[in-house]
Amino acid sequence: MGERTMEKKPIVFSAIQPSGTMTLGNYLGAIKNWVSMQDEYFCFYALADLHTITVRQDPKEFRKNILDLYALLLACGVDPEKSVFFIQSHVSAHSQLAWLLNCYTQFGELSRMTQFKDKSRKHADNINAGLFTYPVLMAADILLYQADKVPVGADQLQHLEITRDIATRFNGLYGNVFKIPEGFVPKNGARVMSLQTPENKMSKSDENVNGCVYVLDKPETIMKKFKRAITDNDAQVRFDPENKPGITNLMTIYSAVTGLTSEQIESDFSGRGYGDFKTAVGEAVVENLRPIQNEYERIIKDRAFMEETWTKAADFAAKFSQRTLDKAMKKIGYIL
Ligand code: ATP
Ligand code: LTN
Repeated sequence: MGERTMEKKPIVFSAIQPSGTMTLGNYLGAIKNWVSMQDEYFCFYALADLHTITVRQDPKEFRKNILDLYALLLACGVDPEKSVFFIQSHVSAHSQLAWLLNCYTQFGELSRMTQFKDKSRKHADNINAGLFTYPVLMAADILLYQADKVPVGADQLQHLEITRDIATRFNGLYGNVFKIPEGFVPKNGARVMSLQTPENKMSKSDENVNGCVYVLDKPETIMKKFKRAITDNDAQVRFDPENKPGITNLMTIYSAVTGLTSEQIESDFSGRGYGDFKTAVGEAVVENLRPIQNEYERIIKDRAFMEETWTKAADFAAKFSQRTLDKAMKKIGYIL
């Protein structure tokens, strides 16, 4: 982070959970876009490590996931000279505002969240209160920074809606405390599906590792996963999400890493088998990820640099967010 002048750029907030190893879906769907927004916007990017414990984590693995993801995002091009790239748990205002906002959020509206329903089904043995109030913590993240825009995947739009509802309700009671943020799904953000079950999105926490390409996978592993990707019997490389979800997904990935359109891909591979196409997709992904993997290897060994970077970012984020927290507390009636 250099000398920070706010320059009146619109503010962006986004976050990603260290809930596993970063996937190609996270990279193509979200992180590439984070990187490209850094000049036009004043960006706050966080590792949402408080959100992550809504699902039980092994402490050692959790710690490693946090460190790896921090290094990997830097390697992807999240630039601490341009953006405030911090770790959520380092800034206590997130937990504090989340508590306050819990009291301005209705049980009924949280019950409607589809992610809560999905995750309760998936983790039926641990439907904890944090899983239920997860969107409130997310609202706190966003509202603390008076964010104008929040880039998210389509799966998070419902959480953005509830954030806006909570903020509007709070402002209605106390006046203008929070900026009402706009969520948006980046147009160029590819939605990447599992290579094994292309009806489901590729997800870090998926147990089927063959369905999921990790950004740090070795080239041989990446090639193997693409060669095993589920397709269909029709032997035509054609974009058709409904009838050909597997091939369509591979086309989406190929298009995201090469910049080719679906039409160009269809014509380049017309009359050629799926084998050729899968190899081409795998190779393009390997080449795309190679510089990121090299950069990651360098950064993860430089713990001093990582610590200095996240400390500076947390200091800035803490100062910035405190203003919003203080304002909200005063309005409620707390004595500061
Ligand atoms: P989890 O499995 O823990 O839910 P996840 O892999 O789904 O994790 P998140 O941490 O929830 O990922 O999401 C980080 C960002 O990546 C979000 O903006 C999300 O919308 C985006 N994202 C996640 N998976 C994909 C995907 N398959 N395609 C495109 N974008 C994705
Ligand atoms: N819930 C999000 C991660 C997240 C987030 C946020 C995204 C936590 N806080 C604030 C945008 C803004 C997810 O799982 N993708």
